[in-house]
Amino acid sequence: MTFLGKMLMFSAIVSTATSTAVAAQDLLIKVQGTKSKGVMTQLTRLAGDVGTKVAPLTSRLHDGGQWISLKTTSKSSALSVRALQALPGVMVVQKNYPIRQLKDYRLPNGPTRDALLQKVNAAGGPGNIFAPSAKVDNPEIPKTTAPGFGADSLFDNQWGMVDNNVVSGWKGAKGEGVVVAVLDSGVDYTHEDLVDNMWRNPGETGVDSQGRDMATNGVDDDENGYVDDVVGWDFVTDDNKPFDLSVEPLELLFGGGNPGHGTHCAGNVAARGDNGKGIAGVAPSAQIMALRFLSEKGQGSTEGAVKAIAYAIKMGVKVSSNSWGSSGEDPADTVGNQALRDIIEEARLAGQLFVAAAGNGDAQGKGYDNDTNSAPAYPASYPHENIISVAAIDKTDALGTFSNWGLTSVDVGAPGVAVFSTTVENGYSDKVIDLPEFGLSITWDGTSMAAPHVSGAAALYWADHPKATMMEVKAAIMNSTKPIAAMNGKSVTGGKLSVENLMR
Ligand SMILES: [Ca+2]
Ligand SMILES: [Ca+2]
Ligand SMILES: [Ca+2]
Repeated sequence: MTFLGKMLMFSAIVSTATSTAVAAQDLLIKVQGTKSKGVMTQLTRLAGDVGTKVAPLTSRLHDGGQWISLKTTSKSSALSVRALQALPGVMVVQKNYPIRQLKDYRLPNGPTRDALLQKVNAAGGPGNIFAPSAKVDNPEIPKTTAPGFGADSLFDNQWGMVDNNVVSGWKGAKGEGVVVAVLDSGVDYTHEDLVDNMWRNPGETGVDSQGRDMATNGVDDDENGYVDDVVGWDFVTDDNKPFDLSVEPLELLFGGGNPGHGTHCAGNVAARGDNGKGIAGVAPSAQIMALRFLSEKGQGSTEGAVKAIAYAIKMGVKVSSNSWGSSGEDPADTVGNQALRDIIEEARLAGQLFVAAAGNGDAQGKGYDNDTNSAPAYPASYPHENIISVAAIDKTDALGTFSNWGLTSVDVGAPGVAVFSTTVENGYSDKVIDLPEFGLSITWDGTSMAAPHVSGAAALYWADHPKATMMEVKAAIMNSTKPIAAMNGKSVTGGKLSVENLMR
């Protein structure tokens, strides 16, 4: 198809989609220069619905960047991409493609599921079985306390830690001073085993000139564009509380998503070690920055992902942990998701290691056991050299039945089946859904669970080798894997993460 043909197809998609959900129709536009106001004014004028305008129609995704978002209005949705592209100063026009959480559990099929649904429906639906959720969203951010000391009594449940002999890697630094951004559904920053390892923005800590607590004074003290961003930011609801709102298991079954996902991921990166509580992450003294850009239903957008990655870059983060899947690279998608590719390139230039789950199935999340060399799954399959793509293996060194693989597109395997970690509200579990009364027990299985092990390993190594470059850290992880048959011919290294070898 000619380029013009592709463009026409794209404009047809945009102009006929006026009656569906709003967010996915918003456009992302790359403009020349990082300060030019002219083109934004022009776009606003073209897109403006006079009288209904409540929020800015255009906004820059991040300071110093060239991407802006154009909100959908009845006027702008009638604009063709070609017309927008023809505007002076406009370089690229693309859709604000959806981002989704990876689905890291499998519901039973056939009789079990039917019987469950019957039982639930007979009782009048999930609402009659569980009391309405009393969970509190966005609790206040607790101050750091002096962490206690003592064994992490649930550590032996973390088979991946035992398998990696992570304890042997804790002779020197344990991740001190290294910040890992967890880009996900948020993190329960009140969790007893995470609270003391949450990143604390030094620019929003202490007291201001008027003696007020900078964490809560309503002032953007470090002038990074975010007010009171103490532990990270919530790019879904645009506030300083990136809390991982959980829901009841049955709501999960009927409503989709996997809430608690970010908290589960964070625990294996850096749950506090030797504090007399719970578990320990691979880097038990590293810091977790919570960047929430996926809702409790597991949905997000490219705009949110770009903002979250840009935030991590701005704040100097060395490692980001990315257990999510993006869209926008189908052949019909013309320019593709260039906004996402651009920001991952920015991360590379900034020396940020971008650890990515290889994915459970293809780019659309359909099917398991996918060769991502022929059917790429993004962002893991992007060619940027700062990406480490992680497949999931189980206790027996077999590849997870769901896990993507790829001789050149997947780098390493890591523990990702029946993974034990922190869960929302001071919990610890290897189960997403645990309903013994329905005979239903579903474990956390996913490349989402595998990636945080590698993120933690990177933090552990980096703390011990503070002068190492991003590429040196990546090479150290890649060159220290343990060969296993399941990854042979299915990954670049042919092996699984070995923290023991890495830290030897
Ligand atoms: Ca700030
Ligand atoms: Ca403040
Ligand atoms: Ca602990």
